[in-house]
Amino acid sequence: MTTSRETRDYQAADAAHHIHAFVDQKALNDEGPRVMVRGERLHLWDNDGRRYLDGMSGLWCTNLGYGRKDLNAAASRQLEQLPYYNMFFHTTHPQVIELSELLFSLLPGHYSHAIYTNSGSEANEVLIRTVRRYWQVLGKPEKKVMIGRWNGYHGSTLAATALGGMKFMHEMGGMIPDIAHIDEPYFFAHEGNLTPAEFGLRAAHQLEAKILELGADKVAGFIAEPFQGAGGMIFPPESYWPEIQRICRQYDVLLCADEVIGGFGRTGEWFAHEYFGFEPDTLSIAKGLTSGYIPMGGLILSKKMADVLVEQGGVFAHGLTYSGHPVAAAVAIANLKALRDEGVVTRVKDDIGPYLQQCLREVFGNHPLVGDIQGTGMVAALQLAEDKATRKRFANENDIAWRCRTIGFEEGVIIRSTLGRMIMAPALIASREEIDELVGKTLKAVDRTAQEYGRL
Ligand code: PXG
Repeated sequence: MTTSRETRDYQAADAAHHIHAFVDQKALNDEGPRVMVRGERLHLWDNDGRRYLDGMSGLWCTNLGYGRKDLNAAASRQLEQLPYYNMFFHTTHPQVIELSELLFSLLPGHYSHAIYTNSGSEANEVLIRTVRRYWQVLGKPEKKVMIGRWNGYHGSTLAATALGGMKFMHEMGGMIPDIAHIDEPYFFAHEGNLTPAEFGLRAAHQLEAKILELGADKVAGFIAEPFQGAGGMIFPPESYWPEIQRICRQYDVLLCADEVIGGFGRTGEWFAHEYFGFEPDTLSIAKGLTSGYIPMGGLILSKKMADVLVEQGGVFAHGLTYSGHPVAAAVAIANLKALRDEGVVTRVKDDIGPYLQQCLREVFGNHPLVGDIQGTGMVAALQLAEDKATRKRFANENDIAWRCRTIGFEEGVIIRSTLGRMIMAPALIASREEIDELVGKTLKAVDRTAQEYGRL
């Protein structure tokens, strides 16, 4: 399908009026963005009829793929019946109630309450206020510092940017007081001789050192993605999360997992913290909650926290016009039911996830451009490297990976690059044929890149 308008016409109008995300707008205006017009399962079509295999689930969110009629029907029905009402004025509606019932039936039993938002960034904004409010109610208002990680990503609004560890974002007006950072557990970048287990412990111990430096009586919570997404799809060593959890418990610091990317089946578990085996106090969610069909996010609270806030907290002066929006909630319900009832998450764990991981290891295990392969379920990264044995990264890894990504588009596959890592996170419903296409086209892109840079 193409539209009746020429792509250049769209591009000119877009350039005239629209500031895009994370891009040099002037350069993009010169180049002209791709105009996507249709999606079906894992495939996208642009306005010129070119077809792409989407290896990124949009932005890590279309867990059920494109073109789901049940999600469409859920939204249409709700738009007819009650397109909007709010959570203020002492009211509620069946969709948000039923969404909560369903959500908490899928979550481990120690979580009990949600605060709904429209996005992941908002979930993390709400997190900061909720965590600080929790300590206030417990009579410890001075516990308000949040510790995040360098190169972590928690969103693009002001406080979410500050929680994240992207220095270039901080430099563009993106910092607030009472936020601190520790290093990320990125083993491939470790230049010393530690084993992964030793490195994981050392990275975790930075949290303890930071808590002691700031004073445990000042630290409200530690936030991290179970595996880093936007920062490069980086898995921590196995020793990391148990030690982080021990430290948080010891110093009475809330452990806050950002599940915006890891949630809703990506790893083969419903939530990524379950895969890594730790128990956070809060979960930030978005993206896969609705498979990206409509904006919705939320903050999940442990029963322990919710009891304090609900039983002792009185009024929490917080609320969004669109919290628990009925159309978003209806889509989320349809999405969660499909993920559950069609066995999508189970299949990621037992079948299609292992298939993707096995294909990547077979195809790229000895590739001259690839130094490491990480991932589980339906998320993976290829670490480009000059020398695998010594973990030597290319000095210009950013350029090489960006080039690989651009070639990927030419080959008809969408993968993402961060630093020297090629990332993929395809829809969870992928068939083996679709995985073969993803891996095959990615191999073409990586081979062509290797040739251009004299490695093949
Ligand atoms: N937390 C995490 C872990 C995220 O990945 C957010 C919060 C913010 O969510 P919203 O809905 O406000 O965007 C995200 C978003 C990328 C990329 O290129 C990743 C995200 C967003 C845009 C691009 O990897 N993650």
